[in-house]
Amino acid sequence: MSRKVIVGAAQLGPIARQETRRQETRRQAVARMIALMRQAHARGVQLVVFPELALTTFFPRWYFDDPAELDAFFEREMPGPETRPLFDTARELGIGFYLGYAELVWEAGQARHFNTSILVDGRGDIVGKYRKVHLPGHHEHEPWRPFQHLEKRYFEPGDLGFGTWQAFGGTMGMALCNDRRWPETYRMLALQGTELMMLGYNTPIHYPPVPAHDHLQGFHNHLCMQAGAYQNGMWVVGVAKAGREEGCDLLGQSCIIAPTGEIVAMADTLEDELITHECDLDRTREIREHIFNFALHRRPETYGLITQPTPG
Ligand code: CDV
Repeated sequence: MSRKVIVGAAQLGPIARQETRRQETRRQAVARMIALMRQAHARGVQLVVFPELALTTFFPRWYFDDPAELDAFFEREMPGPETRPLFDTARELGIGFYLGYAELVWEAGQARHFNTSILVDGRGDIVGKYRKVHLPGHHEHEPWRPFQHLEKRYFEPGDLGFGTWQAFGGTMGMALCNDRRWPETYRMLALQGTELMMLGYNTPIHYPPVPAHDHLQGFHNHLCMQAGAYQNGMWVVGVAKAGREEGCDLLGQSCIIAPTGEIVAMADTLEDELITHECDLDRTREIREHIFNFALHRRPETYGLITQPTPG
């Protein structure tokens, strides 16, 4: 049986904030994503990967002291009225998707907020959910910054761990943005057999704490994903929200990376753009049965510190 899956990385250009017309913003974002799904279907794609927080502008760049204003960026149900067309289109076209969004759930009378992604199959059913583990940025309003990065304030760390799902003929894994910089993310997924990892991101080019690294954003983006793919023998699909969004430049460079670490497709714009590749899931074996054969070569008895709390 063929273990080839045609994957589309569906980069999005900027999404405006449009404070007074938020429903409209979501509808526009969904319409853009559906256009990319139709384009993907015409190219034979079976699985489309969208960015992190794909339904709205990247709102952690602002400080909100009004909880209602903040919560307006979150989804209380999935699908909800504005997102249902994505699921209907998946069913109509028979193609699946990965979607990043801000999730608000009520548990025991408490509102909980997560930076979440879901995997939806070609029947339009949610088959997997992931909540971002590595939240970057800061907790408090820091007016010295040209823009905020308040993920630590607005989201709880993901409580679902790194899961895998049997879908699209293989073992699928999910992660979100900053997770890609951490080798533990890939290894946790690879140890569970992930063959293809999907990851959406929003990465400002300007990094206020260390602006001397701004020119390295593109390098670091590919460096960590290519290393993660190779050292774990898995396909990695990294998808940006790109371009100048509300005055903030976001990195593009969405790409599909083979288990050898090679970039096999890459976006060349900062706009809505679809790139595709036929990913042969059996190519994971070239790495996992040889240079990174975990059963033969790992030495977990020497890795204990990795799971200890970080020394002060
Ligand atoms: N959305 C993100 O997680 N962004 C971070 C930035 C802030 C460094 C990233 O790792 O790309």
